[in-house]
Amino acid sequence: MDKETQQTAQNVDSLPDQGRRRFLNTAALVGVAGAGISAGLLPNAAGAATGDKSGADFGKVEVHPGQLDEYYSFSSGGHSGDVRVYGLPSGRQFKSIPVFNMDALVGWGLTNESKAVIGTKPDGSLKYNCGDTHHVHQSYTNGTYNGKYSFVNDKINCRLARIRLDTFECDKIIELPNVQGFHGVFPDKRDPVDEKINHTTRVFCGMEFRAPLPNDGRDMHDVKKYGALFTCVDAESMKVKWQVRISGNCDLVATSYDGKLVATNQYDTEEGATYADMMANEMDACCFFNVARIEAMIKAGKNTFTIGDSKVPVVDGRPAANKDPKTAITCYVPVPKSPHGVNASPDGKYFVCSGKLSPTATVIELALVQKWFNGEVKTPRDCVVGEPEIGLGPLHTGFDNKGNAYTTLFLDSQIVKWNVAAAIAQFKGDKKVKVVQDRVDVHYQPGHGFTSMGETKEADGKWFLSDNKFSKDRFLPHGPLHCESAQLIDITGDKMVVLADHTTLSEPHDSIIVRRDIIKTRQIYDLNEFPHAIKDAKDSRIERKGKKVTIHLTSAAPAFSMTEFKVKLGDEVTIILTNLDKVDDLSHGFAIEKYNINFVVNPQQTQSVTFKADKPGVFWCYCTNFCHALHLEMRSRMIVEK
Ligand code: K7E
Ligand code: CUA
Repeated sequence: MDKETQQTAQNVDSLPDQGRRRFLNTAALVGVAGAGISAGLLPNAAGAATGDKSGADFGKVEVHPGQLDEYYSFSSGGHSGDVRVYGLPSGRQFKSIPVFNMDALVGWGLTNESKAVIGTKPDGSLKYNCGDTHHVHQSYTNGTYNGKYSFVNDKINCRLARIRLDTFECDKIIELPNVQGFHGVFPDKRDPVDEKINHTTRVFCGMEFRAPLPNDGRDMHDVKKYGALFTCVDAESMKVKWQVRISGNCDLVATSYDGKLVATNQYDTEEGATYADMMANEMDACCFFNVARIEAMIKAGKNTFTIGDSKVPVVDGRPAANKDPKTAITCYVPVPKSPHGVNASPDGKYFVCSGKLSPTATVIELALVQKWFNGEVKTPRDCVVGEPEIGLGPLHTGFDNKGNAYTTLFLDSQIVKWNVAAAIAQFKGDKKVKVVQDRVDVHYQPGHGFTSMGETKEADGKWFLSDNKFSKDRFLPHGPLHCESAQLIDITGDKMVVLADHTTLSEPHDSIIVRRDIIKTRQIYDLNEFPHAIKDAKDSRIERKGKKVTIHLTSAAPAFSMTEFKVKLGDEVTIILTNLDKVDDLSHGFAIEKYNINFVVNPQQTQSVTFKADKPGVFWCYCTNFCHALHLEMRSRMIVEK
């Protein structure tokens, strides 16, 4: 170890307690007193047993061996491009669902089936192999989750993905036209046009980075000419329906419970290109979209246009084109300064925008926005009914079922609990009302925070999960890049209590907490869904058409249906593997030595890979998923003849 390394080396035993505690204030210390490092690891430690004075009941987060969690948490993986699934309250991770990333665990990005979902270049290689997932939401029926789909965005390559929740697999990915920095995403909670349809039919997507429209070499140096688009995608066909050109940018997206309104908060109404420019205005906005009016315009083909090569109809949502509220498709409600996040309250009445650079949260009443669109409210700002000061760096808000909001305070490293009705009373002039109900320290710098079922009308007020951007000293040192932390907070009482530190790999952005009864997964796949499946090992065969060879193969523990197959050097080889096993989780892997092939076939599933036989010799093919006592013997040989 050189001197410099020595100086910065961290060993948990050498960490002076004071050093650790510098990060923590009194409230946090109560939580760790006598508890070693992680409160969540304590065996059934009631507060009294640990000398803990908060009365924290750490037993609440325990899930004993063999017990099941009460909730799923779906969490975006950030720059790893996946979606993660955890159990709560235990914090155990079940799965990383590969979406925009390659993943050899299942062969995502390697199999022909997954490549078709991700999208390929003409040469068959992936069009993109990385992504940045930020916001993950689920499809709704009647204002609550229906367990059908999850939707997640890719900020880097501006794609929207859908995950089917019967198999926990991504089944569609589309790229949004003329978009950069695709950030906010939210499905509608019922159809905005047809009131009889009470489930998700559309997904709304925000564009954060203004860019030349189209981005074909024009307007590159004139930032003022850049523009932003708000995009609507059909949730079933996953085709882009329409776009709205707006002023400013889009950050997060939220949808109303009646389906009629969608909003995006804007931190760059200045339309700047540097952060100093973007921070100039004291007020930015939350931009509302009147979905029914937009769709009527699109249907009538009135005032629609297209951008560049895209065929998607676009309408103009900029203020100059929307001066008359009675025909306007957008309403820009001013909110202070660079707001981050917009969240819908589960009673369906309010959207809350957090100030980020203002210590406030802005409460916007949706009924008033509707009235503005009818010409019954004077100015958009009159739709604001509350604006309490809640702390420094407010970012995202979750809600319980008792009218309280819980906002993450990035700069204060706190969660603040505040009462929405009290905030509204205060805004009307009540000086005595107590808006802020409680504060609790989190560790450290929370980004998203969300409550159990909090983005549905079945918000149950049990848990708040704080996705913290820094874990600093909370876990054993593991190199300069630390894991992050998700802290589970009990919100059933008047006081919030931090009950567990869960680790998360960098960088979860947003999550949702879903009651377990909503998710109904399949146990096995259905062979009939795979056109290339063979249903009997006897049908295994090698087919040749010129230089193209197709190997039809099956697996059934502990053997593949062919112990060897021969191809010729230079062949284009396609291996189609059907797993005939019928027991759930009896999956087999298929890896080929030196050929960079590895994928998994689940019970009654068919997957395929295509590659060039460019090396002569014998290459063992083996099962990579430990499936049987004879798993090691589960092999075949690819013989590549010269
Ligand atoms: Cu949802 Cu980071 Cu993309 Cu806020 S964003 S933290
Ligand atoms: Cu099949 Cu291991």
